[in-house]
Amino acid sequence: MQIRVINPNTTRGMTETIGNAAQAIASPGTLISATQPAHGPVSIESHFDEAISATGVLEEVAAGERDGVDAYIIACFGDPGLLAARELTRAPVIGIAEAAFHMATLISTRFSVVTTLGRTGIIAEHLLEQYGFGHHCRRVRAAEIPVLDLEDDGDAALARIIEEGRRARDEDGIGALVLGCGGMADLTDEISEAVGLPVVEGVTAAVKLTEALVGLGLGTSKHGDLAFPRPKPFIGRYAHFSDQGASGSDEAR
Ligand code: 2AL
Repeated sequence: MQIRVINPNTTRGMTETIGNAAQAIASPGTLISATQPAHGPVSIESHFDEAISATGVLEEVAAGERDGVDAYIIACFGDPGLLAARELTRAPVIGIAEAAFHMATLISTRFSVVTTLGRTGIIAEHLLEQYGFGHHCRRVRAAEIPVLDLEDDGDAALARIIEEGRRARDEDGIGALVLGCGGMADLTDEISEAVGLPVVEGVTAAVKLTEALVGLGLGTSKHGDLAFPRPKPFIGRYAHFSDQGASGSDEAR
């Protein structure tokens, strides 16, 4: 089974961190291939960054279809391009925020999120509502670290996340902590040990969920709105998306 883990930002070091964490948790026989868009922001911290990076995610899914990939993970906590990506494939596509939220509700009744910046925390709050997890989440906390600090100033970033995690443990009345950035994929054990709570991290959670879906023979439904997009010409820089839907007719399964 090949799982393509797409880091939606364009920082190669973060793609490697994410890919290594995914491979380390994967079952024997699961191959992780980690990629990133050729174009786009080095980190995703705003609606603007998300909108640009979503196009890159879709290009990576289109490439994955040519490579015969079995499942996709979108490894940014805003889940950029998630539903559009699902339209392009019959394979499962899982975002790390939704993966982490689902997993957290299976082991606790209440969780808090520790993410990078306050403004990305607001994006996570939107997703919690959109996905129906608002009731389960006590608080979205920000360590107030820019995403790339996880790469460039890792020790200080880790210390800030642990500090905020301990506050969540003491103040929020929670059973579990969710880590809110793909760049935190390798920090789960250290944070769990330091905070003393179960810690759910989205990349690793998504690997296990995609393995489960593929093992169950379940892929993205082609009934309804996740059917392949209707083939049509795309103009200019998106000409390569022309007739994208032809790759897998509308025939549903
Ligand atoms: C993210 C993430 O996971 N990767 C990135 O570049 N921005 N979102 C976040 N909330 O930190």
